[in-house]
Amino acid sequence: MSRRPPSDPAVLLALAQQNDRVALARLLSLVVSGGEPGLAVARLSYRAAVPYTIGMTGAPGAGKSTLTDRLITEARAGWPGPTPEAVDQIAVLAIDPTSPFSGGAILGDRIRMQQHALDPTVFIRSLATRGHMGGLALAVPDAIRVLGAAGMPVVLVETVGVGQMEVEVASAADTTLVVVTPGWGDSMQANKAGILEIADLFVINKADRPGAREARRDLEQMLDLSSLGAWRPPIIDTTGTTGEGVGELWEAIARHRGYLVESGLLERRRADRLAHELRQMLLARSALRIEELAAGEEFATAVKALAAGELDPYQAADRLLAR
Ligand SMILES: Nc1nc2c(ncn2[C@@H]2O[C@H](COP(=O)(O)OP(=O)(O)OP(=O)(O)O)[C@@H](O)[C@H]2O)c(=O)[nH]1
Ligand SMILES: [Mg+2]
Repeated sequence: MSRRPPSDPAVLLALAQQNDRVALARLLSLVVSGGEPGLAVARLSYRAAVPYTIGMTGAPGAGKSTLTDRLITEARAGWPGPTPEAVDQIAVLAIDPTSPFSGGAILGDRIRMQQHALDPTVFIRSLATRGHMGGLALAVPDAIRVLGAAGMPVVLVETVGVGQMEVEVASAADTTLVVVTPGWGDSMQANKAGILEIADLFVINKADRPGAREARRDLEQMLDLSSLGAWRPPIIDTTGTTGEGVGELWEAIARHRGYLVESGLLERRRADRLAHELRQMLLARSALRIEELAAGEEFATAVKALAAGELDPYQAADRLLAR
């Protein structure tokens, strides 16, 4: 930990590709904090193979980190199925949207994923996303690409389910898991439509607790009432603390991956994601331009004209945008 990594992105990437985790961590920090070095990193990594990305979201304390720890073990055994594939490494990104400084939650994650803390084939990193121009929507895909460029075939992204955040993470993942717990239905009435939209798979974690059967019934009912495509999200019971059901969960993830590949949806989803990203980038850049405009003389003049009743706000906006 005492060694200072070099700062040249290309050198860092070459090191990361040789399994240098300090270099990889440095690359991630660069890309997430935006700025010129971050852009250089992003440019270097965007042609790399895209890792298979699994998003995991759910209420605080639902057991996401505990499950992640168990899933890592399953994943390292490889993709099951008709043509099994090895997974020689795996990366985990734990996203903490609420606290910019590594607070209790992240410390907790570290502790709960300790089973793999010393495993050289597992890379675990928490991500604070302040500073990146486009926020999480751009930082997460950038981070995933860096991990791909470093040779990670699979990335697991954990985030607390809080509104827009989980939607953004889902939109960066190939397979999205929504983790609920017994009794979830009472507390999440309002968000049912939202989670239906993003879930490829439902996990009922803490299945050792009473109410798991009711939770399943609720989910099934919700799925029955919604118009689904060819894929009906399966519901998997797990107990993160013992690992029960996590093997089935990994198999279900593999089945979803197979479905996406065979149907051609994987390509389509990834293209949609790039379109989303580009839109976010354009929005972020436009916002910057508008800030510049607002600091300028013409803007001040337009405000005066507005105040004097010489222009209406629409005319003022048209005039400024015509520049
Ligand atoms: N009874 C029971 N407890 C569990 C299970 N899975 C996790 N827990 C416990 O639930 C608590 C929260 O687990 P975490 O894995 O930190 O949950 P999380 O969803 O990552 O939490 P945040 O990242 O803070 O949102 C811990 O005390 C776990 O030991 C389970 O299957 N059964
Ligand atoms: Mg967690």
